[in-house]
Amino acid sequence: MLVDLPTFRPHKLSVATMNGQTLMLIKIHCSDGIVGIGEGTTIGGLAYGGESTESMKLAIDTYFVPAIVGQDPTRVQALMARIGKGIKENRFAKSAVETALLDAQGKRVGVPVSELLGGRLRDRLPVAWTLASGDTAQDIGEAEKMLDLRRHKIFKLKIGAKSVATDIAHVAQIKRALGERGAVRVDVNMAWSETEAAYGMAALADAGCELVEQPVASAAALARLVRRFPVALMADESLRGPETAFEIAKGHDVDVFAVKIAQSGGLFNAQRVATIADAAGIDLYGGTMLEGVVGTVASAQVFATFSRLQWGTELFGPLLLTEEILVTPLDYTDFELTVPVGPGLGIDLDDDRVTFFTRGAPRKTISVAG
Ligand code: MUC
Ligand code: MG
Repeated sequence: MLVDLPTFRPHKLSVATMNGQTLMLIKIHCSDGIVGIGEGTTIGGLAYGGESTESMKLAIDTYFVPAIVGQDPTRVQALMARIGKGIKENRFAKSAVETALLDAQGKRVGVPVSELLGGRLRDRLPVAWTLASGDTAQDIGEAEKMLDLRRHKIFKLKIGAKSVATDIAHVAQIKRALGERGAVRVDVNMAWSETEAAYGMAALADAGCELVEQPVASAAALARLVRRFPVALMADESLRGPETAFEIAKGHDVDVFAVKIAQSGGLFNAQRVATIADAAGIDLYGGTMLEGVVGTVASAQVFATFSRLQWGTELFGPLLLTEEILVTPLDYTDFELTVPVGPGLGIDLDDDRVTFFTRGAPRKTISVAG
């Protein structure tokens, strides 16, 4: 299903402006009656990477389904290996399918997905909020509201669409307004040249920014920038699974990895990326592709198993959407998200609401948040 949901305000990144989010949701129906759910989501159609929600659906309908039908769903790793043999790349679609298989298996054996992945070390995860309205005063107001609600005290600012000088002034103004009450980080989404990044990182450090995410596109340029400035450097787009993680970790080319289940190609691979980081002494951060509830909880189940999670997570995707599609909403309180404890992902979709927002599905009346 392609499920189109509105966002409560436009979300502006250097690569795209999002006025809504499309979730590619899947259900795997097993012959023992168990149904597993999974999600693949991305940002700005094809603006972020090589897979769109539409291409994920096409790949799943055309290639994944024949590889899955008739196979044993209780052997999740074996089934994913079979899929991997016949289907190259398509990391986001693989993550969605693996999520659904693990949800089904967790429901089958009565444990949360985190326990299928070796066992959780924590039940609550710190959650950052992204300020990306495109307007400094509006961003400050939004941050103040999040602090008042005790929902977020770590703020990631999306920059890179404007000039470096304008962006630095924007970051400095927000950090000045928040002071010690809020941590400020930035995500440039690869928009800077290496020269801009060298100037920008020095200025961001002066402004009180604590972390710079993927300022440049190339991993080689990240390696030349790391530890030259008193601000941590994080890889995001450069991480595309365990192999790229290993290449970056070999030279300790960044300080932090933003681990994402979709970018990694699934939940098991996200754990492998984290293990590589750990072994190299690289810090960990739980990233998001701005997934809705299903992908967010799948990510949370994985991040709960990481031995270290020094920079917390940014699992705020569902909070950007105006519509609830769960029977019981997720618990975001005291700056953290509670990792569900029920079997599988531990969540129940409100199927009527999902159908209402599904592209091309006949609509019947439901109550929509106003
Ligand atoms: C990214 O590039 O990290 C995460 C938060 C957000 O606003 O966008 C994403 C993707
Ligand atoms: Mg990023």
